[in-house]
Amino acid sequence: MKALLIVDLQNDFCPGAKLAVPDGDRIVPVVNQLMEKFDLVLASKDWHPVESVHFEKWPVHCVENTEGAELHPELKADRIDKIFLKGTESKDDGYSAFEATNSNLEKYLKDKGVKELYIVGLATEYCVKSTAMDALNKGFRVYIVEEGVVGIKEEDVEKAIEGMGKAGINFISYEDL
Ligand code: VGL
Ligand code: ZN
Repeated sequence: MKALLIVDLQNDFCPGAKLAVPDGDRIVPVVNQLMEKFDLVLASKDWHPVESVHFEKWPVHCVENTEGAELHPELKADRIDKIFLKGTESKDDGYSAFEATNSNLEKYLKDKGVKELYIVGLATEYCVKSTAMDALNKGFRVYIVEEGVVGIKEEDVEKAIEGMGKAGINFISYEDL
């Protein structure tokens, strides 16, 4: 059993917003197409309280129940089976979707018999990486779809990709899926 996990494809990470990933919205059409290939589609949302230690490091973004925290409007959200909310506590960053507090992602995946997790979303060197490494450490086979991720800073993205590759995370092209 395989599942697709869409990490933080939210308004505040898209161009023009508070913590924009340059060109971040370019993956929306890719992700929409990719969803067709999976029976189980999940998403995470960065979902911070108004006051959080996280905002000592980052501009205020993805505050719970604000428009900035909504999924990108062109994402086919009706295809998403479940959304996992993370970064919900004032004392934690919640980079990884496995830190979700509304539901336990690891348990959810294991209960459904998921062995392979395909990851897309924003941003490559932060929440995508953190989620992918957690997935690997929890025993899933992990694939990152190359055309489905975008990062903030080129050199950090390269480093992150190298580190993930060395750890055993697979990179796959959309065309090979
Ligand atoms: C993220 C920085 C701060 C992400 C979230 O989704 O990659 N990055 N909060
Ligand atoms: Zn955040």
